[in-house]
Amino acid sequence: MDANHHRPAASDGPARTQTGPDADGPSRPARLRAALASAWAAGPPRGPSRPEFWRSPLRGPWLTAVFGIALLLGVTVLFVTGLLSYAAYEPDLAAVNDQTPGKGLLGFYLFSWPTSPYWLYRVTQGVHVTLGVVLVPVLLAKLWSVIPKLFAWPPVRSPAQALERVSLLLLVGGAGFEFATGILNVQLHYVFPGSFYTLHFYGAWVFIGAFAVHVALRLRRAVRALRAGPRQPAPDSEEAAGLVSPAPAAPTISRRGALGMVGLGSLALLVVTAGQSIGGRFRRTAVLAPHGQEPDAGPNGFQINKTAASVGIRPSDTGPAWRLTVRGAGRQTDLTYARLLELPQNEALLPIACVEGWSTADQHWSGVRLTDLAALVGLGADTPQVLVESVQRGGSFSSVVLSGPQVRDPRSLLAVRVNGAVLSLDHGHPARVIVPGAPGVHNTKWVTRLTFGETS
Ligand SMILES: Nc1nc2c(c(=O)[nH]1)N[C@H]1C(S)=C(S)[C@@H](COP(=O)(O)O)O[C@H]1N2
Ligand SMILES: [Mo]
Repeated sequence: MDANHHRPAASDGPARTQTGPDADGPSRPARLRAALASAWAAGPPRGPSRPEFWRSPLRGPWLTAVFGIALLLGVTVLFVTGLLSYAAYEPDLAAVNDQTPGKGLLGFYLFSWPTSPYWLYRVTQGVHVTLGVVLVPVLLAKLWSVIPKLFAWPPVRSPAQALERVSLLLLVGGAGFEFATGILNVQLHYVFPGSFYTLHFYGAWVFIGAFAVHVALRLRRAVRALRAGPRQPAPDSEEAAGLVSPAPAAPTISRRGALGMVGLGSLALLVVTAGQSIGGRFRRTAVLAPHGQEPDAGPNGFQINKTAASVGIRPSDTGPAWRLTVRGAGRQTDLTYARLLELPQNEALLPIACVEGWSTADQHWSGVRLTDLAALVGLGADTPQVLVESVQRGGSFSSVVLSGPQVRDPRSLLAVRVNGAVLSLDHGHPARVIVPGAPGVHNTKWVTRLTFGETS
């Protein structure tokens, strides 16, 4: 642009000496406008900015609208289940639960996560992760269907349109970021510069903001295009919205065929993903899920999140020297493993459901009720929340605070056995928490201290 600006145009008349900026002749803005006008009048440069560059006969408002409406529904469910997952972590309960202490107003909707139904998180997070994976082909197809608009000429027509293009940058960037971080986390591939939770949470708000703007600007057009049906409008018509090629190549597939292929892609992903949230023998159908951490059959033969070795649990931490310290109401008591086993043992049939999308089928846990442990230090009917600490040194999931309602649920146990056998070291021997309805991360393993009434 600068080069244009300084190049004397033919109409400038005899060359003149410039004594200073805009010493004479038209003002700088006027010349800039003239230069831009002549550049735009010359039309788009060769390449993707020319409408005839895009030859697919499939692109058009109907196909884009179908993908767009599918994404509108899907992303809405992803957003809601994502917010639910965030609430399930109970970040407001205690600093140790909070992965995003700077959230401010973005935590406005938080509520106390219930313990019933006991499979609640298994469903909300299974839907979140499975749907996210299943929507990938739809997202890619939608981006493909509108790609000519990325190169639209002129790039900017008005300040309002410039603003809209910036919002599209946030929309496409935000979608890419949320899908990428989500899928990397599901694959247990932690390559993030920082915590997954922080990135995925703030990214979601940026994405959903841009998404809302986009829906507000485009929903009516999309509905109109759906109503009009798959017949292509004229390329330069208003309804074509710049999506229809003026020089289409011969079709190799119909628009419905293309839709079908995207649908089949999503269906295939569903089939190879959903099994990890259903758990049990369906886990084998989840061929895309990471399978590195499943012990063989047997009572302890279900998925492990972190092995004892991977988080540095030493034999001495869980051996004969292990104690369970229970504190609260100004009292404290220390239990050996043998003493813990002498307390009344209760049972609960509960799954483990991880934020990463995998769940186990219901497992048969047995151990001591959290309320019975609170009673050891004299806490009665209205047992307060509890800070659970493990022998694990460091790591953001080595301790957690469980809410009063979670503690008071009779199914909430400090488990010592599963499916009839002593807990394996990798599942949290000597003792671990198991709470109905909660994310797996709240089921702390290798527990050594319970402090009732404490927040951090
Ligand atoms: N001390 C400790 N407890 C922990 C974890 C951990 O890393 N350290 N991981 C949690 C997470 S994220 C999950 S999903 C469950 C998994 O339990 P499992 O490995 O027995 O299946 O344990 C939870 N308890
Ligand atoms: Mo987890």
